[in-house]
Amino acid sequence: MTELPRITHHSSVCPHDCPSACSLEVEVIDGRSIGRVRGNKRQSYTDGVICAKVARYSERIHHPDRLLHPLRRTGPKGSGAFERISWDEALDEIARRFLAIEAEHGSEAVWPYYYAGTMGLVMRDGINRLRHAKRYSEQYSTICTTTAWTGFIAGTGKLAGPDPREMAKSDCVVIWGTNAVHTQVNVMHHAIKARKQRGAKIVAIDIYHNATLAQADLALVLRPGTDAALACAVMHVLFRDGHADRDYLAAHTDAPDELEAHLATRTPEWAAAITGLSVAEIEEFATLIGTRKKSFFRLGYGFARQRNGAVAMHAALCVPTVTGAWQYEGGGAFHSNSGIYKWRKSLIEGLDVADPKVRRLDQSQIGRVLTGDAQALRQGGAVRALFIQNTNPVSVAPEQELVKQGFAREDLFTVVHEQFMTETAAMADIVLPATQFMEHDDLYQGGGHQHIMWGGKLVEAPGECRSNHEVICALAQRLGVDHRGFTMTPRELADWTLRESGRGTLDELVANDFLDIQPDFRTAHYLDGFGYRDRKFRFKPDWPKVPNANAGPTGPYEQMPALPDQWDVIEAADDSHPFRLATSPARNFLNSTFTETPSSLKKEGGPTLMLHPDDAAKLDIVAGQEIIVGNRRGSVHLAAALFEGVVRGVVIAESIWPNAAHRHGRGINTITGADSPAPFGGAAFHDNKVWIRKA
Ligand SMILES: Nc1nc2c(c(=O)[nH]1)N[C@H]1C(S)=C(S)[C@@H](COP(=O)(O)OP(=O)(O)OC[C@H]3O[C@@H](n4cnc5c(=O)[nH]c(N)nc54)[C@H](O)[C@@H]3O)O[C@H]1N2
Ligand SMILES: Nc1nc2c(c(=O)[nH]1)N[C@H]1C(S)=C(S)[C@@H](COP(=O)(O)OP(=O)(O)OC[C@H]3O[C@@H](n4cnc5c(=O)[nH]c(N)nc54)[C@H](O)[C@@H]3O)O[C@H]1N2
Ligand code: SF4
Ligand SMILES: [Mo]
Repeated sequence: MTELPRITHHSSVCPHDCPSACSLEVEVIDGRSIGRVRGNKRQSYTDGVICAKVARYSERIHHPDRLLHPLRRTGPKGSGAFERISWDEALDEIARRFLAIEAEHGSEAVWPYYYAGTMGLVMRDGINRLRHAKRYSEQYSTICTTTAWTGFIAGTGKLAGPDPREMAKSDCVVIWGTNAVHTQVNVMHHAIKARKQRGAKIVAIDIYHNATLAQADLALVLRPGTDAALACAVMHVLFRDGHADRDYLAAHTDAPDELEAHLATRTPEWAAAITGLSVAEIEEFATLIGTRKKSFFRLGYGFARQRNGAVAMHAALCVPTVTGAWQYEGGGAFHSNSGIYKWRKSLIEGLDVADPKVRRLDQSQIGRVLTGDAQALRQGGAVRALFIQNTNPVSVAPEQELVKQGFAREDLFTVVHEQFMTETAAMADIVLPATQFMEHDDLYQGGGHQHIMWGGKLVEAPGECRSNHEVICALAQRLGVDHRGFTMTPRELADWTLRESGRGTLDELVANDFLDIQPDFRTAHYLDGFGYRDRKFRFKPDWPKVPNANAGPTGPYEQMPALPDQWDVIEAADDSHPFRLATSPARNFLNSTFTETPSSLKKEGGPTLMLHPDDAAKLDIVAGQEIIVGNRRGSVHLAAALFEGVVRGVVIAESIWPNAAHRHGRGINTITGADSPAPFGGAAFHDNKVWIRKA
């Protein structure tokens, strides 16, 4: 007689790099394996809803290709030839090499490199404790949030906003520059609630007719990099038609009269010529938000991945400020709540031993750094060792030709701690197998909401996988560094961090699974003032001084417009590059994660380039045909996908496929750039001028 499997239910947190940071309910079968994963109904932002790719997580955690043992390279770099070694051999070799490189070239020759493969605070950020304790080169993390956060903070002085659950209480939800259906499904869930329960309108603004626009009442498709023009024209109409809240503006903003005067020439006709929208569309949008005071602007990352992205984000943020929407429940603007947590991270990150004199290398410029670009190296010596956790730069970083050349250097010692043999791990000298989130303990926070959450270990890891924390501590010991954080368990670190940050204890958090830290209404809506000392919203930010953590101003920051305006620093199309390319997110991948799971691969099919049928006809290209898209950085082969939903002159490659999924092993980041957008850097992944031809 066969026994029925014993299924138990446990709570957890999705660790992936996603603003939703969903609270999960996980089935554990016989204490060993993962069954279904569902959204937690008790947590009111997740509200029982998660994306399909994480609902099928058993595919990823029990994947036959997981790394199970430490490996040492035996063939040439990138050949794929590795031998199995023990953990002791691996750790001893890493420590020996790091110490030798440090002795010969100084500690800054070692560069710990990481990102947000897991968003758990202990497992993600612990690498910085080792960095600081050893005075290894710092990382300036620019690949994702820099332009967007800077643009938002430029206006508010703070990275926070109204309770995102208020979307459900709004009369008009504006989803701007985020493909929420793909990237953060909960936004749609709350917006659709507002439509069902109170007849709210949903406006979505993007550069192609994506899955989110398909669900909108008003879908605005504009030319890439022209959002500030739209915002200016909308504000022009709001002032013109008496929808500006002048009392609010006088009390809460810095320069409303200057703004109004400046906008006099920013008419809908002016913006129509820039954005490609019709005057009627711009007027309709402006009237909608002018007459619905409870308008909730959900501002995404995507439209800030342009070289004028910080200016565009700030301009969009100014719109609900002109109507005074911040004053109402269901009104205002939200981008991220990362500013509300105020963690004390000195034990996790070793901030007490950080030396501000150590050089900071730009994460997005890893290709330039590894190929010896003097400016990228901050005029210092070469990077001779990399220690990588939680990221896959040999797929996701811009200027891939340089990235690949750098990783191929025989004099570079590369260690990659990973769950799978990613394209980055394949270039390593030593590969270490990593746990997945249900195999270790960690503390999480929501970016798109306001919960602190606990995700405890639910099952044993396969093979010899070790967590990031275990690996960092084991290395610290061999490298002879001393810091209290290396002697603590993840639970102890979480407990200390919670207590010191005034968020109770770990036991309390574990008992409740999550803690809702939503600030009170007046604070969240900035009714007692914005984050600047004079409490005023900035229509005229002092860009180089915007209070976002930064490495000093960069890019053409002196030329930034003083007031919201269209700023022409994007890679505009020209005669030899007639198209503008954006690398928008694929629904079934998360950056390069899930490019290993069978169901995601099946649903995505293969790398394609969406282009308008008329553009295709002009180039004599038919659907499915292999085409080449390129610019001065290189070229990429993809299959043509004809789609009426892109405007002429714009092409979209939903990403990020591995380089190896493309002919010649050159993926989409071959043609994206790593130059620094103003004012504090970033990565303009959706801002590329390209040519297209038949293969
Ligand atoms: N399925 C899936 N989910 C993800 C990810 C993924 O890759 N796939 N990535 C995760 C990560 S790391 C992040 S940071 C978030 C990001 O999530 P989002 O905030 O959604 O940002 P992006 O994914 O960069 O792009 C969103 C949209 O911006 C559009 N866009 C590009 N340029 C412009 C422009 O000039 N103007 C306007 N209005 N729109 C523009 C793109 O076409 C795209 O539809 O999503 C996370 N979630
Ligand atoms: N063309 C183009 N490129 C882009 C973007 C784009 O829109 N277009 N988006 C950019 C953005 S917004 C971002 S954030 C970056 C993200 O790029 P990455 O940070 O590289 O994100 P992922 O591709 O998801 O890779 C994360 C890796 O971490 C590993 N990992 C997960 N958990 C753990 C763990 O606990 N321990 C260890 N050791 N490893 C773990 C996963 O297996 C995975 O390989 O990509 C950027 N690149
Ligand atoms: S929506 Fe984002 S946070 Fe939620 S389960 Fe999917 S990837 Fe994870
Ligand atoms: Mo990101």
